[in-house]
Parts: sequence; C-alpha cells; structure tokens
Amino acid sequence: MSDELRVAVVGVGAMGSDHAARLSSRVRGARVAVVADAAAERARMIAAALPGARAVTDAFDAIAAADVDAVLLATPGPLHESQLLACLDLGKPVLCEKPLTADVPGALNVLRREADTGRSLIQVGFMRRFDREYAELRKLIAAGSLGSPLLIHCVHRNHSVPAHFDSAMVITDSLVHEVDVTRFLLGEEISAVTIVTPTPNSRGKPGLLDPQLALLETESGRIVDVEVFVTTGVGYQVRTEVVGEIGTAAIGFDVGLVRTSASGARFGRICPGYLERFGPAYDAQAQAWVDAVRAGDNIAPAAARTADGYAATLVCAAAVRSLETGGRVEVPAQR
Ligand code: ISE
Repeated sequence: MSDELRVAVVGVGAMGSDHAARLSSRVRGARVAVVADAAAERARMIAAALPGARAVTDAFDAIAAADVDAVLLATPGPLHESQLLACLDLGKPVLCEKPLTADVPGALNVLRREADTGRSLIQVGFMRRFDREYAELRKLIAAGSLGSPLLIHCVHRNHSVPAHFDSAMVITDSLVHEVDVTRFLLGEEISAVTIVTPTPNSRGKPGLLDPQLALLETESGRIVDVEVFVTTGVGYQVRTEVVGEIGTAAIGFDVGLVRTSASGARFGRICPGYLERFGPAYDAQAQAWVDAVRAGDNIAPAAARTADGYAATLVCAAAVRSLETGGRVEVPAQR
C-alpha cells in the first residue's frame, strides 16, 4: 500500500459524491484514485474535480483496480451484496453506506463470507455513531448517570425524500438509523417491533404511508418509540431522549427548527437535511475509517461492523412485515 490510502468511491449519487469530496478535501491520509458509476458522464464529471482521480463505469473494475487499496461503497442497497463479496474476495477493506444489503439472506451471506476470510474488512456507514451528541449520550448511559435506561423517545423527520421512496423505505432507509442507535446506546438486541400508521400526510406522495410510528422492544424489556416522518416539508429534525431510572437526557436540539405553526420558526434555525446535521459525523467516520485501514485494523473502534449491519437488516425486515401485516412482529434470533 502506498503511504496515502488510495480509495475507489463506487456509486457517486448524492451520498457518494459527498464522500468523494470529503475524502479528497477534509480527510487526511487518503485520496480518491477511482470514481465508479454506471452513469459515465456523472463519473467523469466527479472525477474531473478530484486531483489524480479517474472515472470508470464498472464497479467491479474499480474494486479490482491495482491502484485501489480500499473501497467506499455508496451504490444503491440492492447492489451491495455482490460488490461487498468482490471486496472480500480481493481482501480490500470497505466502508459500506447503509444498508449493508437489501435483504436478510444477502446480509447473512456477506456475514458468513467475511467470517470465512478470517478478517474483518467491512465497516458499515451508520454515521450517527460518530456524532458528538450520540457519543456523549452513550457515555452518559454507560457511566450510569441516568440510572438504568427504561425508554427512548425518538423523532426522525426529513423535509422530503426522493421520488422512488416507498412506504417500506421509511423503515429500511430512515428508521434503520434508530435501529442502529438503539443497539449502539443500549448494547442489546431488539427482539420485537410494531409499526403503526396514522392517516398519511396528504401533502406527501400518494400511497406513501408517512408518518409511521415504530415501537422497538429490546431483549431486556426496554421500549423505544420512533416517529418517522419523511415528508414534513419543513426541515431535518433528529432527536433522541433517553429516560432512565434517575434522569433523562435529550439530544438533537442545537440545530433544527422548533416551530408551532406553518407560519415560521419560533426558535432555532431550520436544518435543511442530513448532510448538514451529520456533516461532521460523516467526516469523523471517514477519517476514523482511513486511520483504521492504514493502521491495519480496517474498522474504526466505534463503527458498526457486518454483524451490526446484519442485525439492523433483520429488525427492518420484521418492521416491514409489521407494516404490511399489522401487529407486533418478533425479530428472529441472530444467526
Ligand atoms: C437517508 O438515506 C439517510 O440516511 C438519512 O440519514 C436519513 O435521515 C434519511 O431519512 C434517509 O432517507
């Protein structure tokens, strides 16, 4: 490996191009060697803005390239399984945007194949683990400052979502973050999930079940409630409040809008989206990954691993079943 980590950014839609820019401008010890996207013109345009980067259209060519030490995977979820397997076959470390894979069998396959290599190569991009507020909250809980946590209340609101977003994606694309946050903060598995849906937002896409309320039950009997509302038309709000036996702690109030009516903001400012809210967390995640790969560890200590990505996929699959069939769905035991 050359001194600088040479990274292939595979998939340069909104997220991938953001990652490419951060790797070449804000992250130390790495550079983008290859940009890959099936949309040739887009790949070329993104690569042209990055010194020393070249563009290709085939993800597998980028992964296998001799001048690529590691891969940042930001393609759509359904493409992840085969692309992750290619990274594993070549022994290349990979930072994989969530979700790990689109479905449970795919996630299990990746988990098993990584185990077969005898090495940990996949870091999953649950960036909230690198957010200062979430890290502080976790420390508070671990130090016993709140007593034993009993409940967590969460809010996850987007201004809007892309046209292809469907009701299941409210779970697999958005709620998935609270699924990981729950496991990250509490250090235990989610054993059952219930989704309920009120009358949908008439201003959202026709047919989209939005908002949704999720009730996550953990193995030890804690409850996490989450309001996911992805078409507010207002701004980005992500809040988490932990209720413990001797205290409570809440995060997510330093940016974002506190408002009482459609006529405008009463306090704070409107945070437009997740790239603004979690920008520093994305940067910290990428830096920690580059440092870990260069040190030969491949995965940053706080980061989500393949097993975490698999666990989140299992919970989301149960949640989608709850959405479709109604009622409480138990999450199958791990593995
Ligand atoms: C998006 O894909 C993300 O990952 C954001 O963090 C999340 O807040 C948003 O709801 C998703 O659509």
